[in-house]
Amino acid sequence: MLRGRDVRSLEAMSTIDAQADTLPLGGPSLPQERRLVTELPGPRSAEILARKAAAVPAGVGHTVPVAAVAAGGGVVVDADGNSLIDLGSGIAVTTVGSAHPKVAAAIAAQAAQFTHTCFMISPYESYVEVAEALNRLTPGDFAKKSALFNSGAEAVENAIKIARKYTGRQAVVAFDHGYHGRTNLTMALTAKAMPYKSGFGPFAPEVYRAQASYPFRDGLSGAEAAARTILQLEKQIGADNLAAVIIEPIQGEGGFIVPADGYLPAIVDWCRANGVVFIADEVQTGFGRTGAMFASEIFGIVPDLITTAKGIAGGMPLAAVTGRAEIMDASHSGGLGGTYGGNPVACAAALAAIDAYETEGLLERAAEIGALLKDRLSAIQAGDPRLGDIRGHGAMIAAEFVDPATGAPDAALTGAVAKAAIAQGVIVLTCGTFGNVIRFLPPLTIGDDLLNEGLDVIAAALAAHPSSAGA
Ligand code: PLZ
Repeated sequence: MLRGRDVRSLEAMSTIDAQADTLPLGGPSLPQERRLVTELPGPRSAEILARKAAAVPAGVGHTVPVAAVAAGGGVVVDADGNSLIDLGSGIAVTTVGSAHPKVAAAIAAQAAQFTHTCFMISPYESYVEVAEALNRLTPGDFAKKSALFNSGAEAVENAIKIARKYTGRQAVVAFDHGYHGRTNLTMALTAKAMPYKSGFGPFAPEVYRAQASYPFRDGLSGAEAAARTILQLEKQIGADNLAAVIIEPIQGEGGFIVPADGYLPAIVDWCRANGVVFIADEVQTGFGRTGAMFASEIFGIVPDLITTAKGIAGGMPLAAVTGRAEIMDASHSGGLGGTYGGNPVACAAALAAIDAYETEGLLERAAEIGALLKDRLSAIQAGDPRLGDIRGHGAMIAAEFVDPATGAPDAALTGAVAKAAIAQGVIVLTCGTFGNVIRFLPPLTIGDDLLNEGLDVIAAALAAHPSSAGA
């Protein structure tokens, strides 16, 4: 006999089934168009967002006021049937596109076989295959090993654990404008207080901050910026105390900051000469995002350890630490792991996504997207000096907005343009220590038409917005 609770859950299931019949399927077959049938949010999204406000804490914010029901190619479709141009990929995650057919099929097949055994209890082949793929694809012509985790922050935490164990040292250096996550150690590594750290301390000890390279703002060459960093490392921490230096090859949340030429190689050389583990946090830059498989390749560096997540598994939660076998093997048996790390469904998704990166011309597509974005933004900049800097690689491009008279960051303008674009059905994200950067992170499956239309909307929003300088 069914109890009340079971009856309710059956009813809930049939509602889901009924809804599933009417909801669009995601993936590349979704109509690739911007289509607004309501103001945003429409009534159905508004209802879901009201329930969100009641059921989910305010600390968990959202940027786009819609409830998503499908996504693919270059669009996100909401519960009211609005179709939005996706220039964010859920923060650089759906790089192969949302609901990529190979990824969706691999997930379904694996889910029907087994969903979990715990790799630390009964290992399985797909985890090993993902590790082999990472060892093969990451820069460095030496023996490598990989361990899998659930999130970028967890990968970063583990990279630090491994570096400390290997070196027997404790200090870790992260950088101004750096972002590494929201767990306790990664909050300590992250530079920006609001919204990531404020009120959430105390933070993990033995984390130090140095200045990196931000050519648009510091005007230093790579060699000059590296000399400044190295002086800080030697004088404020001391190489003998330093286990690891962790840096994003292109700083993501901090403003898509591309370091000056020669900066990263000089830091890697110094680390190598001083027995310090150099960790490249490629959580945001990895997996084709920049037009290279890993951004480290663009700068000609070979990190000791690389952290990855986001684009690795087509939207499934998976992360990794990959690096020199002798460093990765420093931990005692049982020292690394976690219940879900390298979950088989996530691994199946990763293998499908990696296949897509390698066989579907996506890296080349990232480079084309970058060229298109830079061309269009340069044309806008020619007529509007508030667009102070355009930078980035591949499908990771930034537009930094300033007061043209002083170069001061213009966060108000940036926020207003992003908000106006979103209201018109273009998902754009901002970033930057000063909140004055619009970042472009489209899925690599987006077409030129949608990219151009998205930029038209942003250009119009910018033109319509009076200068906030001096306001
Ligand atoms: N390292 C370089 O970019 C995540 C943060 C979104 P998780 N960036 C998006 C937000 O506001 O929470 C990120 C990153 C770099 C680490 C992380 C952390 O990855 O998967 O969010 O834990």
